[in-house]
Amino acid sequence: MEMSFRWYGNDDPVRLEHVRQIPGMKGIVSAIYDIPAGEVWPKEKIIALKDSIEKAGLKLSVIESVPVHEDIKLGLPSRDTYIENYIETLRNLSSAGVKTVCYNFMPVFDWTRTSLDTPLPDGSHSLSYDEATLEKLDPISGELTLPGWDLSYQTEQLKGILETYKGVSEENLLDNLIYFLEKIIPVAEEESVLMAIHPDDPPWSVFGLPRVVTNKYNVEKMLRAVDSTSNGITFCTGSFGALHENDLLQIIDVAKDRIHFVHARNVKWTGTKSFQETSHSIHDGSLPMVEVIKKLIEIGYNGPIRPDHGRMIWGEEGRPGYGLYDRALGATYLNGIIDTYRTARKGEFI
Ligand code: DNO
Repeated sequence: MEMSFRWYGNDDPVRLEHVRQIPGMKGIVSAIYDIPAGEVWPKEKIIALKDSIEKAGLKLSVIESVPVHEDIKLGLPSRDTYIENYIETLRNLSSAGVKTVCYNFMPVFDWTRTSLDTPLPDGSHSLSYDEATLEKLDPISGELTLPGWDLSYQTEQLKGILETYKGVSEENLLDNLIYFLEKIIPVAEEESVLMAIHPDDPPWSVFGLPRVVTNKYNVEKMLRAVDSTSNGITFCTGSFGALHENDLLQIIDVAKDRIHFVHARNVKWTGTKSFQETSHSIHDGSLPMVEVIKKLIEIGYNGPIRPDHGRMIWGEEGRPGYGLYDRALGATYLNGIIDTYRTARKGEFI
C-alpha cells in the first residue's frame, strides 16, 4: 500500500515539507480547487500542481476529487456537455501521469457533520454527526456550512436544485450514475485511469436528498452495471462504517479488486445514525481497523491509502479534520499494522 496524505494546495496551512517527515509517507492526494464544477481542468494547472508536489520529494498519487456537476446527478439534458468536459479533464489528468481519480455522487452536499469541534474525553476535538440535530437544520438557511460543501450557489439557485431533487428517487440517481459511468469508463480504460467513487458520507439520506453509494448491495450494483476494472471505489472505512449494519469486511469482499483507493479513519457510534470521529486506534472508535487492514492485505490491495480525518490535538488550528498532527499519528498507526502483517506474511516472524 502506498501511504498518502491529503493536501489542499498552497493555501493549506499544512506544509509539504512537514508531510514528508511522516515515516513512510509517499504520496499526496490533492485537486485543483479554483475551477467550478463542470469545467475542464487545464493541463498546465495539473502539471503545476504535480511539479510543486514533486519538488517537495513526494508524488501526486490521487486526485480527490474531480467534482461531478449537479446536472449529471439530476440527469438533466445538459448533462452530456458536462460529461464531455469531465472526459476532457480525465484525459488531461492522464496525460499528466495521474492514474487514480476519486469522485463522489452525493447530491448537492458532500460530507455532512453537525459539529466540527465536539470535545473528546482526552481534551481533543473532532467532527461529529447527530441525526436529531441534523433533522432540525435547514440547509438553505446557511446555519450550517461545511468545508467540503460547494458554497458557490446563491440561495435561490440552491432552493431550485433542492426542489428539482424532489423528483429524483434513489433508483433515478443510481440510473444517472450508471449513465455517467457508461460514458466515462471507456475513456478511463483507454487512458488507464482508475475511477474510485467515494461512498456517501454519512451513508444515508440527509436533508431528504437521495444517496446511493451506501452499502454492499448498491456498490455491487454499480460495479456490475459497468463491469470494468476502471470502475471502482474508494473504500472509506469511516463513511461506510457509520452505518451499523454495514460490515466493512463484507464490503471489501464485494468490491475486492475494484478498490482503487482507501480512506482509513475510525468513528465511535454514539447512537443509531450518530457518531463522532476518533483517533485511528481500535481502542477509541467502533470500527475494526486492524481487521480491515489485514483483509486489504489478504485481497492483495496495493494501492494508495490515506489517513482520513483526524482530531484537532496539541492546540493545532486549521481545516477541521485535516490538521497535520493527528493524521500523522493515523498514518503511523496504519503503517504499523501494514508492516506487521506484511512481515508476518513473509514468514519473517510470528
Ligand atoms: C471528506 C472527504 C470527502 C471526499 C469526497 C470525495 O473529508 O472524504 O470530501 O473527498 O467525497 O469525492
